[in-house]
Amino acid sequence: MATNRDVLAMLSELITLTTLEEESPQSFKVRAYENAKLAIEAHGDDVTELKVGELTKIKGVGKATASKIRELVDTGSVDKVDKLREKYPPGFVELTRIPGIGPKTLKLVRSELGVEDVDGLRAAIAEEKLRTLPGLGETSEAKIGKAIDRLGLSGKDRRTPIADAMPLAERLVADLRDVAGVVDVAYCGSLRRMSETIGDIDITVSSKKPAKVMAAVVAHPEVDDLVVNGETKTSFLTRTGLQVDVRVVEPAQFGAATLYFTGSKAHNIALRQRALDRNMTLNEYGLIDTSDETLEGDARPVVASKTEEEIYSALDLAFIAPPMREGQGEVDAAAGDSMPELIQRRHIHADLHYHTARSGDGRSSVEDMVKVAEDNGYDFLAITDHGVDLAINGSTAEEMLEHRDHISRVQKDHPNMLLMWGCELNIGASGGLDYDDDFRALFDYTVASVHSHYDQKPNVQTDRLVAAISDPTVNSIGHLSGRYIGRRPGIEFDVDAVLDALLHFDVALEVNGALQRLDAASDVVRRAVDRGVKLVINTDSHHTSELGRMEYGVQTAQRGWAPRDLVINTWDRADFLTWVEGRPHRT
Ligand code: DGT
Ligand code: CA
Ligand code: CA
Ligand code: ZN
Repeated sequence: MATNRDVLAMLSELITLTTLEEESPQSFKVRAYENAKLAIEAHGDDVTELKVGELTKIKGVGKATASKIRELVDTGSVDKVDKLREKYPPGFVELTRIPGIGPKTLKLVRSELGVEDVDGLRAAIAEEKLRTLPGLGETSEAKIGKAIDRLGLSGKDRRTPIADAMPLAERLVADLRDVAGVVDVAYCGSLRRMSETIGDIDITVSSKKPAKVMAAVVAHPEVDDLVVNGETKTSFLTRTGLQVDVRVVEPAQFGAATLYFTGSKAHNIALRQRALDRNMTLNEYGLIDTSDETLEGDARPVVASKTEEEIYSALDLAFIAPPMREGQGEVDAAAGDSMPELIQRRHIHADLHYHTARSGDGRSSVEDMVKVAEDNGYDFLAITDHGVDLAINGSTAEEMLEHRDHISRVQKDHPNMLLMWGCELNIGASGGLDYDDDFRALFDYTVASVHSHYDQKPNVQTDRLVAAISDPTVNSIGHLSGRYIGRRPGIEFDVDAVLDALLHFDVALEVNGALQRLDAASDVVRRAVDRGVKLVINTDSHHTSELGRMEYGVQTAQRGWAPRDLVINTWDRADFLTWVEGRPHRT
């Protein structure tokens, strides 16, 4: 049975494939599918029950798209998608991830050079053939080659960006929860640890009826090819070649199994050593007492196995959040009293990087964005639409002043919330910011971020960031590197120098929860935490459907060992305002 999630996945695929077919992301058809996707996201309610005529009543959904949605719901597949899939197999589609090579060039590369996938493109570059195509030269050939290397797109060690793996894992978990006899389901492995890229997806299911679970997995629409088809384990490949391992365990052993399959390997080894030191063994079935050597196998007492919490506790450890389980000293920290109060989702009650339709790329009204924020439990909000320098997405000073009035009007309807009129300033090539100094100083709060000039030398980028950080109108730095994981490497800079500047000027470092970004990266967060740099975890939402990113941001901060008290959007509103007003430009 298709769900909204399936419909959106189908439209996403249609957008990618049609971009290739029409040789442009701006083509009429691509725009139509994009609009339909946004409309269905915004619609929120189940669309799978709707007839074509009812679907087209949703603003943004045209007749052609509506029929495709019906076709998916009624037959489980869409003819047009199947045809395009045949023409553009996954290996070819993967080429679209390489920056600097658009659909027109891809078509040429295919017809002129016979390139069908990333390895083929790499070979063409090695043979210096790419430079012979119209519109390309030696420089772009070298750039594309470098991008392939940096993205790790080639060879058997290729990994999938978390933004591609997570929606699939969440969908599988949701579908498996609905299978009869299933008690619990969790994705484990590197995904649960919030690694930026994923080798394969590991899912653990708790049920006394493994055959039912395995049958449901084998029949799942995401299965393209079965690799293992056992009684308690099924492994399959999706169309894009991503492997998924699903294991079924006894409900009484679910904790031990999720602990084991979450890893990391280094974390498991440290835990097992601690068990051995206490005359116990730890494996995927449980923590077992081995002190009585006359007992063997199942006769030995199980100390804990049902939940991870019980196992950590039986090892005299505080619970260790999955993102911290990397074998980087977390077991020692959990054994002593040195563990800080780790940041949790429930501590967050504000979002401080938040867009509305005032931004060219914002898709929901101020009213709607504020309403979902309040529904989400927030009590303050910085509305940070783009500054004027971000070309089509930015707003002039005049527009920003009108926007301020608009926000004040909306404020009246939300007496329990504080709405701040903010701005996402654009950090120019050498660190310059939007508007003039006096105008910038009017904003209640600002986040400054990099949106261009990714290829400058590291020393230039460092100076650029430090210039922005030292500006008295800047309260925080957004998505520090500007990377898109697996697609665009971020800017390179001297991390220590930038963190020192953040500390010195008392500017907060953002942990951006968008899965494509997760920026600052967790290793940078950990270095910031060691220094005492303040943090802010944001969704950077451009639509009412994006608030769930906060959870990913929190988990990334946990991966960087962030304590609650360094994260400014956990603070009381009064403490937060005191900090903001303490900036030099407010005096
Ligand atoms: P990935 O898939 O490469 O992104 O990384 P993981 O961490 O998900 O690794 P994976 O899928 O090979 O295995 C999942 C977890 O299972 C891993 O984090 C720890 C556990 N595990 C797998 N193989 C071993 C092993 O040989 N020894 C131990 N101690 N644990 C293992
Ligand atoms: Ca894995
Ligand atoms: Ca695995
Ligand atoms: Zn933004």
